[in-house]
Amino acid sequence: QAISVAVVGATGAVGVEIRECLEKSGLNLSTVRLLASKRSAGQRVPFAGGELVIEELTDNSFQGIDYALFSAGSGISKAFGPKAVAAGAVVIDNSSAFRMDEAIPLVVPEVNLDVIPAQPGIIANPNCVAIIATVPLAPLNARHTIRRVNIATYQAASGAGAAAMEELRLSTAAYLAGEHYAPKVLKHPYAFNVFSHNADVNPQTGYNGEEEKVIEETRKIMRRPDLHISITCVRVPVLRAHSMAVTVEFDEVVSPDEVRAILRDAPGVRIVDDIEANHFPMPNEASGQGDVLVGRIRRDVGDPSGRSIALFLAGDQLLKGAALNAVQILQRLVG
Ligand code: A2P
Ligand code: 11C
Repeated sequence: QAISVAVVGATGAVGVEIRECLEKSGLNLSTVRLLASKRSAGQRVPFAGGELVIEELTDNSFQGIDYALFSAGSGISKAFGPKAVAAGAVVIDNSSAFRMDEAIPLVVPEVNLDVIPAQPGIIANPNCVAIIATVPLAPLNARHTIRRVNIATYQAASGAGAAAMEELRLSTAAYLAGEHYAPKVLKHPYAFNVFSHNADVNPQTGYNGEEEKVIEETRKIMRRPDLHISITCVRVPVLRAHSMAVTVEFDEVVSPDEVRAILRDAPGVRIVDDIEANHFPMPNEASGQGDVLVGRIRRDVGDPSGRSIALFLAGDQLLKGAALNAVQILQRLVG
């Protein structure tokens, strides 16, 4: 059936990808309403062979809309998400505003589609690291209970928005030209540098906001409130795909071959694990495609019990980590 869709934050890094995912989705779209701030209103953008005009987001933006995909930050989601629902739309929200609300489903379609109720209101799209990690972790946990996960991330500029991607380009060009570049979006020099994720650190725990989100959301998505997770989130000078080193401790001894076999059949996973060619997941190969790349599958020799496996992952933060996951939820809702 034909559906009407609104995209809130349609000019942002994720919003642009949502537009493209909608074009490629095969969904029958009667209306696509592209919403952003007043600054962008009137801009014309190509869509499905034609052109659409960006509109300013207002209280009346959701009249006649069946599904509203939000990606304009938590403040906008909190202010306008409930209004969209009141106007009759189902909201798929890419912000962190509602994710940990018990009444709100937090969905990775390959993992927990069944948590969406028959008459959904707001559905939350998880944090990009949580999505990319749970696509391979959930099928492993379904076969052998995971006791503990340790993650170190290598997060791209895209996670901090279009302005951070531009800052990476500009500061790299300035660095190569021998010019000074004063950081404007992120706190630290970005070109040829690596720094702890920009979210504030909780002085009580020593973990930053990004790390806390990944821990809580991974537990919720996997329905494992007891799962032990440790994580260090780091920003690297990559434009758009997140990578991560993951160590998984199971309840029992599991071989790397079995892990490889489980992941070979897992939806949304592509194994990239060519030892001879030294070819493993890389953000440039993850960029622009929907699967999570998984490789470096090996026994963690740091755990003499044999219960731990080490992996390296890369996934497109803007696609599976955000826009594509949201559009996949929409496709499943429409059936
Ligand atoms: P705009 O481009 O008009 O500022 P990113 O995550 O890449 O920084 O993008 C943020 C998205 O959220 C953009 O589409 C931006 O629109 C949108 N946005 C920011 N503030 C508002 C607002 N007050 N009302 C509607 N959209 C907003
Ligand atoms: C980053 N993952 O790379 C973050 C951005 O929870 O939606 C997205 C934050 C979120 O900085």
